[in-house]
Amino acid sequence: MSKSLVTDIFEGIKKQDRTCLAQGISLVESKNPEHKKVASELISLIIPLTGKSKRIGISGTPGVGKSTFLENYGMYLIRKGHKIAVLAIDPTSQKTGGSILGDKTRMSELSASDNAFIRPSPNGPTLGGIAAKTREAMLLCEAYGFDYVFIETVGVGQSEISVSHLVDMFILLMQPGSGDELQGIKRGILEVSHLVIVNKSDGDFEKISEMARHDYQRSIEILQAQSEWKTQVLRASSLNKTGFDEIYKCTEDYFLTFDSAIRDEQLSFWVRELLIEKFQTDLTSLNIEQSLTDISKGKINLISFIEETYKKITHDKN
Ligand SMILES: Nc1nc2c(ncn2[C@@H]2O[C@H](COP(=O)(O)OP(=O)(O)OP(=O)(O)O)[C@@H](O)[C@H]2O)c(=O)[nH]1
Ligand SMILES: [Mg+2]
Repeated sequence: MSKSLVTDIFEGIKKQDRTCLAQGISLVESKNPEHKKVASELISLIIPLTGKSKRIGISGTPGVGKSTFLENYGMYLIRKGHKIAVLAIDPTSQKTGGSILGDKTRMSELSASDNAFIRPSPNGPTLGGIAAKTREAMLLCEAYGFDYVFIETVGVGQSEISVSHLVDMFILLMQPGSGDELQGIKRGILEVSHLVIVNKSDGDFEKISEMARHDYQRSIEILQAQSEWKTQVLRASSLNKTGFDEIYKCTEDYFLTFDSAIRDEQLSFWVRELLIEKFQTDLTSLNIEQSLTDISKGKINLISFIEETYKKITHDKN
């Protein structure tokens, strides 16, 4: 049964059937062992169809305007003939519970478009887990044919760093006069950013946003002095729909000089994560309890026990 399910979803994704894409992502996100098996088969099938989209991370503190920006910039890209997918990671939504509904309403025009797909991600037990599942969801979107995949993540520090292993380009949204000044933002995030956008550059914020843009630009130049890509700081407003042409040009320029070694690193990171996951599953099912007394009494040497158990796990698989 699972064989035909995999084939059906795979064929459906190739034919751009959105229900199949959503079903595929649900399988990838599922914690059910049977679903996990089907999901791995599906991922193996779709890998040859992936690699053609621009993978972009969007981050910034809560309320900086990420979803609203994606709604407006997303529609701008669609008008240029692109197809875009948005995957939203929210490690905090388990507590608040409201963000999924919020994202759907904040991206109402995009949600209704045939050329867009929006998917809030589930909350895994760890950020690492979220990153692995998001990567697989991203690959499914690529196989479907979206040429831009955006990953929206709330600015809590650790999530950006794990998302930066998934994407080609990392965009940071900042808001002047809101505590987003440099000392408030972790340096690590600025260091991995390829484009910084001073957002909500409208109304009362307009004047200070140009000053902020200038300050951020200077700081970035110091922080990223060694980097080959010159990160720009641009201004944008979703309210006035301004700044999008410059952002589009910057993105195009970035991908012209894009170093494909980044994709190799991402693949390596992912394969390692899958290996760790596999080892962890094997470890959980391993019975070591009966040896514990002997270990504590010194009858079994700890190092030898670890070595032998490791060999047993790895050899059992061959
Ligand atoms: N003036 C102005 N307000 C904006 C702009 N973009 C977003 N907002 C407002 O800022 C608030 C937060 O916007 P969101 O798009 O939900 O922000 P977010 O970063 O996605 O928030 P989280 O997902 O909760 O982290 C909303 O009330 C928006 O209407 C903008 O360009 N200008
Ligand atoms: Mg949001």
